Amino acid sequence: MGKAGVRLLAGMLLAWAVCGGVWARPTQAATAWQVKIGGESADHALQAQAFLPTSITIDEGDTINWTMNAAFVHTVTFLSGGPVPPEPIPAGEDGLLMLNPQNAFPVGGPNYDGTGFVGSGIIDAKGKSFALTFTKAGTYGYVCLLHPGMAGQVVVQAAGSAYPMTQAQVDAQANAELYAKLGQANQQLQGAQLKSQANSDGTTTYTVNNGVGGNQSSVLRFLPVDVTVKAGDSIAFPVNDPHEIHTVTFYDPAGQVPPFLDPRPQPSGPPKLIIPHAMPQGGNRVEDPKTLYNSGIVVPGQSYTFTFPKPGVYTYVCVIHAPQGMFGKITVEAAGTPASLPRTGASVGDGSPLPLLGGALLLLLLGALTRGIWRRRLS
Ligand SMILES: [Cu+2]
Repeated sequence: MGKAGVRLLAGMLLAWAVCGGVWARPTQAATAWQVKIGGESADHALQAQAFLPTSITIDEGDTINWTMNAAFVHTVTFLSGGPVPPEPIPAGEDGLLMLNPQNAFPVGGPNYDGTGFVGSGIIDAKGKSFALTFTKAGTYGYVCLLHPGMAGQVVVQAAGSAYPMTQAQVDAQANAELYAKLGQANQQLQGAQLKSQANSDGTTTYTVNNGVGGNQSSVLRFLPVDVTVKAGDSIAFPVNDPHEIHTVTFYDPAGQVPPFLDPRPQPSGPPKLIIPHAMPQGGNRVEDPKTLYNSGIVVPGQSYTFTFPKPGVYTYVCVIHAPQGMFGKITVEAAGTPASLPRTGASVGDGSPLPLLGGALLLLLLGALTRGIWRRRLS
């Protein structure tokens, strides 16, 4: 190669370097971020109704993976300023209601530019996830369509901007928010009391909490879970939680728990997710432990009252939250028998340590007694 050739090659290399420097500006690889959807106590009673962390800052071109952190149901839905779709909606058969398919099934994605309705549909198992890639800088709010008040935010910076947090810092913040919300749910659980009011006819109307919650936490339990009343008494079941709907559904415990959803396949498209127990059934007088009496869906701030004319043991469930263990029991004693103290919320939940504690105390007591007897015999 002559001198001219060397100069030409050097020039080409220089041009390559310069152009490369301009065109292939130093991009950082797109980052995939992790955000948790909700979180819960081991017995599923306490739920964080939140995206964790609530707000995250990323860059254009980055992706967020939302992963379910509870054995529960949520959606990740960007409304882009549009209205919240109605829920539930008429099914068009037999006057039944069904879940709105726009909410229940995925719409749009996998990219989001700040416009349109983009939703995960219902994410219904722990560990399941949903991902979106953000293609335009801006600040975007999103919601869970099943839990009013459950909302999050994504701040998308221009590509190449420095991140305010690492994923490890994002995780730490998510955990701090989760523990705060579950701690708050535990306080809501402890504070939920049975109330009673004497009626002029000698009967009593009790109030059992049909779930409690607020400020992005929920307790999916009847509180108290186990109540004893007299024949003729009534119980009101108000939903004291802005994030949840519940039912009070008495059923034969020897049979199946009444289902929340009855999916009906269609000639095309997704099945209709019929809600067979959305409306009241069986009336307000609970008198046969083998018959269905159902409040239908009770919404936040509303209440449903049952009267118990006959002695017996009546088992009931919230059909929506049976998978999370939302069951209750009413024992009705004959009128005129001596009053039993209604049990309080202390025995709530599958994982209550109280029976275990009681058993341990009994063993200790028995041990002490037997030791005393043997000591006396030996002396
Ligand atoms: Cu419920």
